[in-house]
Amino acid sequence: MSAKYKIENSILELAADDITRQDTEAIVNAANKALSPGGGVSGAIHRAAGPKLWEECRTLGGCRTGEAKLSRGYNLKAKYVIHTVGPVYSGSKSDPEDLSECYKNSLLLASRNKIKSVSFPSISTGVFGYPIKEASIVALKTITGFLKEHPEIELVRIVLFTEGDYGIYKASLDKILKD
Ligand code: AR6
Repeated sequence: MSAKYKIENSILELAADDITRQDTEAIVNAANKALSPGGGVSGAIHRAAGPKLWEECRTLGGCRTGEAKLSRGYNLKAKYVIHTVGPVYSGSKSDPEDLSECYKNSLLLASRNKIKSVSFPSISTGVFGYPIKEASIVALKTITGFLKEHPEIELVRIVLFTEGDYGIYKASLDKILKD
């Protein structure tokens, strides 16, 4: 299940799939501040990349909420992993600001490293408890806004783990592009 949209000269794609299998140059990890393997999407990425990923992550000095750090992808198809730490949902004004920073700083890091294609998971909507409909609007507004200013990023794919989550992102994107 997937859908493709043109945003200026770039492609924004939604897919119901497993992020560890993506062939984009980079995949984004919804990490913790220590950049340790953890569970959820992060555990899956570390398992698929192999132990060298955690060896490199240990040298990166951790990651603050909203920040992004780059590593190699090791056994993944993707050459790079961009690690970012989403907000733990609290219902405060800083949640959407911090979540937006995750997407923006991940894409800026990609751009600075000449990475042209990036896959994202739905950051913060698992263990960190961010309601997925609200999170999808923040994610999609940030990504579409970024692509309008940054044609050097050719493809962004948002990879949703369930068809239900895919449907929520698709409805949000159709609404954002209509408004
Ligand atoms: N591919 C795509 N999406 C996935 C996959 C996968 N293989 N596995 C899970 N998801 P979460 P967070 C979805 O909890 O909320 C970790 O322990 C999942 O369904 O991975 O940012 C870290 O170490 C959900 O929609 O990330 C941190 O401590 C989304 O990915 C903490 O969890 C994000 O869920 C980060 O929590």
